[in-house]
Amino acid sequence: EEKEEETCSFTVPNYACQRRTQLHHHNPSLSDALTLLAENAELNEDDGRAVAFRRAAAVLKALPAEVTSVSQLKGLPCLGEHSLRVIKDVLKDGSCSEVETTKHSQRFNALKVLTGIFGVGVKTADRWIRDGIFNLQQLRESQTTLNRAQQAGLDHYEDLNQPVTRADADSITEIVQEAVSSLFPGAQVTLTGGFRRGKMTGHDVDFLLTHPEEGREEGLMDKVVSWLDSQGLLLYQKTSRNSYLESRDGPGRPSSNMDRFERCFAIFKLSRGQTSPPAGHQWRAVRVDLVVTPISQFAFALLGWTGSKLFERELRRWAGHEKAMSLSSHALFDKTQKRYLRASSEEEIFTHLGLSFIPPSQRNA
Ligand code: DCP
Ligand code: MG
Repeated sequence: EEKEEETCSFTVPNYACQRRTQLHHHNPSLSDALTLLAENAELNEDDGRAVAFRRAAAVLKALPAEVTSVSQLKGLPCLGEHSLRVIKDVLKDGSCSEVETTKHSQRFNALKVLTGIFGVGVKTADRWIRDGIFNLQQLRESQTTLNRAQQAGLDHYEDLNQPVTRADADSITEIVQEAVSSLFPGAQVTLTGGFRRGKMTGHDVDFLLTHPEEGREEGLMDKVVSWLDSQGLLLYQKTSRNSYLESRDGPGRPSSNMDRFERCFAIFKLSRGQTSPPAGHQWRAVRVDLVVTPISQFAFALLGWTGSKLFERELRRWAGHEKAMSLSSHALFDKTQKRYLRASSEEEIFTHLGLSFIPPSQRNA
């Protein structure tokens, strides 16, 4: 048997934070198949399986060329039996039956539609499905009680499930910049999330707000949100205050991945002229997240909010398993030295962690 072309194999470091992952890569059909199974596992609250598929997809995104045979994958990390089976099927037939069956299953589609409503998580969606609600029409007709977020989510469902464009993100950046600099001279606005990684579309627009003088960021969120509201720019907003210092687990040791910054989940009303709404519409709704951080935590917040979600997860796993450190969006704690390590840039945090710096555009794991 000819084995010649199979001798070319790849090597990839174990953790996604040790490697560069560009937005565009050589194996989209393989990573898409694995990502769909990861999504399905998330929708069914099987986190272990979801992370396994996400890691496998991320390894394929990092390869320097297209995979043509599974033998090229020998020795690569994070590729379990299940993922390899999926890859084998896609390489052989162009698709995988498990992926196709999932993609067309009633439960998967219902979970996707229902969790696609802003304010609806997997637990709520699952409960509705058990009550026989599989789509928006059935939800509207069911007289189910919705909270304020879910009602806004349902009202603006179509807009919020339309990708936010780079142009939309730029318009919103301008608005937030204007609000912040007129209300709080010196305060800074930074675009984070997928757009900072160079994505051309996103599901929302994420911002970090800070002030170069520690403490001067206090009161910023309330003022900015009131101003935006007074301008008629907000269709919905919910602000939660900073709960970092008072938290049970204390600074730098959050028990969950959820950070404790002062944060505003908003739905912006973006007018024509500011963006390009669908034909015949004067405006479109866009999800925006605003987060305020003191300057002393800014580098950690920036690293934590730039993503991707898997990249973040891998950074924390690296810190914990390889360095006996605990990383959050607030701080880095060295468990051996029993002290916090300061940083005023992302580069310094990578150095503390013993990692080569990976720029935002290469964090698309
Ligand atoms: N994040 C976090 N803690 C949270 C919420 C988010 O650390 N409580 C991080 C992980 C994400 C980043 O912030 O990488 C932005 O969150 P998004 O869900 O907006 O993710 P993206 O911006 O990467 O994706 P999209 O383009 O879909 O908005
Ligand atoms: Mg985002």
